[in-house]
Parts: sequence; structure tokens; C-alpha cells
Amino acid sequence: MDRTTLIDIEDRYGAHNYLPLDVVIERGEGVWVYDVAGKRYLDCLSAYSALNQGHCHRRVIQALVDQAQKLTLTSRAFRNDQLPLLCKEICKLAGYGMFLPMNTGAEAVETALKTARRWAYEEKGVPDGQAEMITCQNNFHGRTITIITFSTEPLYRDGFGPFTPGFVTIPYGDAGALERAITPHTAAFLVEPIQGEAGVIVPPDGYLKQVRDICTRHNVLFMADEIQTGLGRTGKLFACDHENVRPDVMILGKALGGGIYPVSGVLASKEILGIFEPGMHGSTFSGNPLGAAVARESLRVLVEEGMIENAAVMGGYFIGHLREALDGNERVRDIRGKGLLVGVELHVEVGGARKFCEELAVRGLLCKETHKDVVRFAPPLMIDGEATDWAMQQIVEVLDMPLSDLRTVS
Ligand code: IF1
Repeated sequence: MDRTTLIDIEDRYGAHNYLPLDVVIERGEGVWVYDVAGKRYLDCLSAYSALNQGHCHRRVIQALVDQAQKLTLTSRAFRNDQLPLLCKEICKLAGYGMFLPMNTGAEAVETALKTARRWAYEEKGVPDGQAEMITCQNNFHGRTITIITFSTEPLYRDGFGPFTPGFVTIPYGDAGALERAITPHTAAFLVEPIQGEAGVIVPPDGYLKQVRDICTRHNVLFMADEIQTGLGRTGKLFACDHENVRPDVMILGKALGGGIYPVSGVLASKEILGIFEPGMHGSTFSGNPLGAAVARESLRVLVEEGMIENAAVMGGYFIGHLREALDGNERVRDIRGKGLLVGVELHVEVGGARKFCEELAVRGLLCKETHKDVVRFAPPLMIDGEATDWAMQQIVEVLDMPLSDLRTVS
């Protein structure tokens, strides 16, 4: 079916909760995707970092197919032969004592919040029903009603109340604000090591170390949402590794399923995740053998194929070169990021980043604006030098074009 027919059908029968670039993708391989007309694009979004291993990675697909032919779902009413190995392998890789699997990122965040509340009542001695949680301005942790309770973005929040009590918001990157916000009832501090959706906001050097120190001193759980920054994206296994900091609770999703199958989960010590007793929490699909097999292979591929190191090398090259090449560009306000999570912020006067994303798509490079003025570039982690050079050339050229020459895909 052709592109416009498919778009019409989607717009007629699908809810309009997104405004996608009007490319209709049919096939993907590595860093490349192909639309229904056969046109090739370099994917510089990677489904918001869910595709760190690239599209349809052969080994992960093989693990999926093999497992799908054997066993897909038992529910946690019974055991299966894949979940135990996923739990062990991810704990060994990440250096934690226990893993609690879920499916989507938002569910993993909810799981972490439930963990922290229960821990506060049972271990910390917070009076029942009074646990507090600290979160940051401009955070993004998902879309459930509890999670949007502490969103500061009206678009995500307005009209969805009433909300969940027990949350406090502080500025991001401000360790002093964290210390001041802590009370005897504080259970946890939930934070993204780099704020992705807020526009690739990298906190000041040393922030995560200070957070670690403050949380330890006040017996508050440090919970890192590494759903977007984790699993190699920033050139280390976790973004917290850049400061050699170990959060008490590590929240993962996205690339844990290799961009193939939704797998998420929470890592913590036995003391912390040990608060869960049978029946307290769960989900029909969590820990299913299909997802577990996919996650196991997704982790192996990341490590064995050197993707994390490649993200560090290519990311450094990408950011360094863009800074140099866009030095004199008056539209560009800032270029920032770590590894292959890169944001290019334009001055507000430019009037938004979307039209540059449209022109880039016409040229065969897919990326997406975040908020209004930032373009986020986050290609799969196995991108090579040649594709990186080509991408940078397109970006530099497009950011230099007269507005009237910019084309749109539709
Ligand atoms: C959408 C944004 C990115 C996340 C972090 C939890 C979740 C996400 C740090 C929830 C999800 C996604 C969801 C997707 C778009 C996207 C996004 F622009 F909206 F904010 F990546 F930057 N924590 N991020 O980034 O995980 O439940 O979606 O599996 O909601 O439109 P999920």
C-alpha cells in the first residue's frame, strides 16, 4: 500500500496522540530503515534509544525466533527456563543483587516507586501512608497517572487529574535543592542521569556524586531512571558510570528488549528488592520466556560486539565535529550530550527545530525535535564512521539553509 493511503487510514482509525513525521517505514536493518517506496533513511532516533543494538539485529531476531518456537508465556504462576538466566546475567553485568522484570518503562518506574514506598515503611520507619518522593523539574519517566503526577509538562498532565499524593519537585542538577527537600519521610529521589526528553540536559559535573552522597547520608534511596541513558547509549554501560556512582535502584527498559520486544525492570540489592513478597506486585507478561530470551541476547550483543565502546568513540567524534563545524552558525545555541545521545539546541528566535528535522528526513536522515528547539540525535550504537560523517554533513548543511528552502516530507 502506498504512503498516503496508509497515512489516511491511520489518521482515520488511530487515535491522534502523536504527530509523526510522515515517513512510512516498512523495513529496517542496522542503522538503516526503508520506507514503503524503498527510500533509505539513516535512523538517528533509534526509537528513543530502544534500538541501541540496531534494527532487526540478526542474533536478537534469532533468539526471538528460536524461543518463539519453543515457549512464549507461562505467566509467573509457573516458572520458565529463561527468566532465571536473565536475572542472573543482568545482575552480574550490572553489579546488583536482584532483578524484578516488567514490560514497559513506565511499569518499571512504577515498580521502583512501589519499592521505595514499601522500603520506607518497612526499613526506614516512615509512618504508614506518609512516604515522600523527590523528583526533578522537566523530568520524563512515562505516562501513567502516578508518573504524570510529577511531570512538569502541562501537555502530559493537564486534564488527567486527580493525581497521586506524595511527590515533591526540585530543580534538576541542583544538589543543594535535593538536600533541602529531604525530610524524615523522604523515601527516594528519582532522577534521570541525563534528561532526554527535556532536551538532552547534562547535569553539572559531580552532580550524581553529590546526589549519591546526600542520599546515603539521609538514608534516602537514589533511584536512577536509565531507561533512555542506560545500556551503552552514553558510551558507558550506564550514564551513572561516568561519575563512578552506583544508584540504589537502577531502572531499565527500552534497549533491554533490543528494540524487538518490550522488556523492562528494576535492579537493586537483595535488601531493597527483598521487600517484595509473593502477590504484592506483578504483571501477566513480566518475566515471560520470550522477552527474557530476547533481553539475554540483547545484553550479550551489546557487550560482545563492542557497541558500548563504539558509542563512546563515535559519540565523541560526533559531538566534537559538530561543535567545530557549527561554530559560526548563528542559529545554534548549544551542542551537548554524552556518547551517542546528542542534542543540538537552536535559539528560540529560529522558531523551532521541526522544520530542520523535516528537511533532514527529505535527505534521508531521521531525527526528532524534543520540546521545540532541540534536535536529538541518537543513532544505533553500531553506527560506523562513514554513516556518522554523512549524517554530520547533512546536519551542518541543513542548519545553514535559508528557511524558505527547507522542504517537508508530506
Ligand atoms: C512517548 C519522550 C523520550 C523515558 C525515560 C521512562 C520512560 C521513557 C527516561 C517510559 C520513555 C519515551 C516514550 C515515548 C517517547 C519517549 C521520549 F520524548 F517522550 F520523552 F525517549 F525522550 N523513562 N520515553 O525516556 O518508558 O513506558 O515508554 O516504555 O511516551 O511518547 P515507556
